[in-house]
Amino acid sequence: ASRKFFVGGNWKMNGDRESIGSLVQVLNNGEFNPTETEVVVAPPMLYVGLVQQSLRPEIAVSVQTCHAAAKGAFTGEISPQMALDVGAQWAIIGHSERRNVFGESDALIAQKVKFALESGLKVMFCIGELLEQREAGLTSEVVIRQMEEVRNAISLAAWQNVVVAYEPVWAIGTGKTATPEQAQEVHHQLREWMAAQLSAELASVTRIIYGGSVNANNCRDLAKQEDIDGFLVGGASLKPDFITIINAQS
Ligand code: G2H
Repeated sequence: ASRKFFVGGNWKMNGDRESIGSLVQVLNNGEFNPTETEVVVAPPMLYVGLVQQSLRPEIAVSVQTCHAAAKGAFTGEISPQMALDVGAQWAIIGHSERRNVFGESDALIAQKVKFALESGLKVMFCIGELLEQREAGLTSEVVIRQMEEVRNAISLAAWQNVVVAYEPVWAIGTGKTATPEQAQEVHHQLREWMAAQLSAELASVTRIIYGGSVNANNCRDLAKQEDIDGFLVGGASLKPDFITIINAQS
């Protein structure tokens, strides 16, 4: 496929100035080909500006969430405008921890995706089913419903700034990865949905990345799948293993 491989590192709520400084060193010294792979890291909010200033320019910086308004009385939140102001180019929106720990609904997430895109951020939009939904055979229904909310909220043109991250919730931080075949099946269904509901062009160019316990050992087999265009990496993005994952396709 002609889609550029994409690897995101989601640091979640981890690190301090010292460990983040070391991690930036690892990233700055790591070998990869930026023309083949797009790399983005999402530090905890308080460190976004610091990381952006010390990180090599071939790696972009992301926030882990942002609110659907530019400013105002939203205690604890940050806006896409603030993210852009400190040098972030991306936002992760709809991560399962935002959905399931912080109670963000499909509708709120769609509003956040819309506002972030309109503000000029690019978006890693996360979707995925819970274990009981997979066991009940509802995986496609769940991920398609999550996609539909965003389709209804944003313009077709805006999709060019979206990367879709499929993260089965049962595989997140659990050490249980989806098998390459399980992930490929869902990625393929998502691409077919895009072809039918967006356009053939968007279906062929939009990156669909996989997340959920991706590590240096399982990344190569996953990367071989036709419809897996990269990864969103949590735990392993805090370690030198992240460099191996960035190079999973080469
Ligand atoms: C899924 C992933 C990154 P981990 O949440 O978004 O985390 O790789 O630790 O499962």
